[in-house]
Amino acid sequence: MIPRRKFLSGLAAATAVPLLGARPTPFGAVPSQRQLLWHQLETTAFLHFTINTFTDKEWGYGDEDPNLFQPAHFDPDAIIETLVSANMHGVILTCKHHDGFCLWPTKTTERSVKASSWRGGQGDVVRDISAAARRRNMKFGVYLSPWDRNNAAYGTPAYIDIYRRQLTELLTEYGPIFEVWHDGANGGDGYYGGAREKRTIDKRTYYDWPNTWALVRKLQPEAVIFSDVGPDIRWVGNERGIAGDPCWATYDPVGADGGPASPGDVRERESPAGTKHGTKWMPAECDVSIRPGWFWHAQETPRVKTPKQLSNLYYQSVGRGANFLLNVPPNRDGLIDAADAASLKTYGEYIRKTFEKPVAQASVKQLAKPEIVIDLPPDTPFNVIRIKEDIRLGQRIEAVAVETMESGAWKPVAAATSIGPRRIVRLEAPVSGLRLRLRVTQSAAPPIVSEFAVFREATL
Ligand code: FUL
Repeated sequence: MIPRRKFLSGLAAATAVPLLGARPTPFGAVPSQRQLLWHQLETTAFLHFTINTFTDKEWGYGDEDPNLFQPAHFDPDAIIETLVSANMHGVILTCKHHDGFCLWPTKTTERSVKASSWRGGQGDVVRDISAAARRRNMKFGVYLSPWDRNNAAYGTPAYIDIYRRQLTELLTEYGPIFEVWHDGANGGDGYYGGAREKRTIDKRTYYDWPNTWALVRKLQPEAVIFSDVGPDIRWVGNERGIAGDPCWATYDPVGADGGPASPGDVRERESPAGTKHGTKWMPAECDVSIRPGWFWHAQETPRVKTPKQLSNLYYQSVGRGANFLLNVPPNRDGLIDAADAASLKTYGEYIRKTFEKPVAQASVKQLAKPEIVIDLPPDTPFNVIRIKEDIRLGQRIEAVAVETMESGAWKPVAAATSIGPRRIVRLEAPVSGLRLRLRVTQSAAPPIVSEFAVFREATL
């Protein structure tokens, strides 16, 4: 029988893990500084808001009257407060969706907030949301649709210049930007300055992405760039908010036909899992809407995702090492609907309560070894396990097993493959024991665990 060790009452058990000496060399692809900061955000918000909000459409054709944009009670601080309640640490606004309406007074087109009588044509949603976010220490990012169904020049080289000028305005006039989001939905029918026709572009060459991304790097070197194929952050390959299991932070995307990949042209069935030991650090972002559609529609209010559904998505995205990008679309008043806000608040409280204090944790200072044993406090069952690798040295671990010991024998509790920035495993039922053990059963280089902790899930 193994004796129980003494615990300080009220404190989680923390067992120091021995250091292994010299710092090991990195293995494979490693994250850049901007990617490391992005990993820390875990959950961010998407705001889909434009003329579609007022026309009940998901994709505006590009011929809608800009004066339809009338969010009479628009309150950016109230929107941001709701996002804060759900533990979101960044917000990405659809500054321009496919219909071409710009939420800021751009110099590149007449089709913007300037052309609406809202606030006498002086409104600027980008300014207001970015400022409100900054006031609450939340990072701000931009979505600028490459496809523009309004612009007469779409399909010609002149439009690429317009797109870059729009990006330049967004990246120079609204403070620090943490993420630039490039959508892969490209080309098709539209208004195009009155032509009303179908315009097809070559996804691989038309946008000349390398030069646009160089512009982003020049103007906002700290910003991560998102697309189906990175270069910094990859689309997870579905719009359900669910990462693969495994979900590797490395990825070598290939095009749908097996050739080079580009935004809108990727073998998306490979995106959820990524590439084990791939050559590029390109973690997955899981985008999904709290409602069936990306934009607000009155009839969808009864179908707002419940706190339970949101928490399941958290485990399926953040819990697999990806980030969770949850869309919360403002309504026609320019506010987050009460139903969405209530669900977000309850979900946020659940996450905070679950993770605020571990039942037990290993205090890993620098290096771990393939096995970590920690003592468990008596009679304190847990049902959530969180493991992190020190990703600054690459994604090294390939498989782990977690076991508990009650009376002399180790009993399996959970197993997982990819770890990377984090892996959270929720057990079917709470377990307890005297000791808890993490064994790295397979790794490509000596494993470096930066966290091993267990929690008791809050009630929901
Ligand atoms: C898609 C778009 O077509 C949707 O409208 C939405 O913006 C989603 C996030 O990306 O490709």
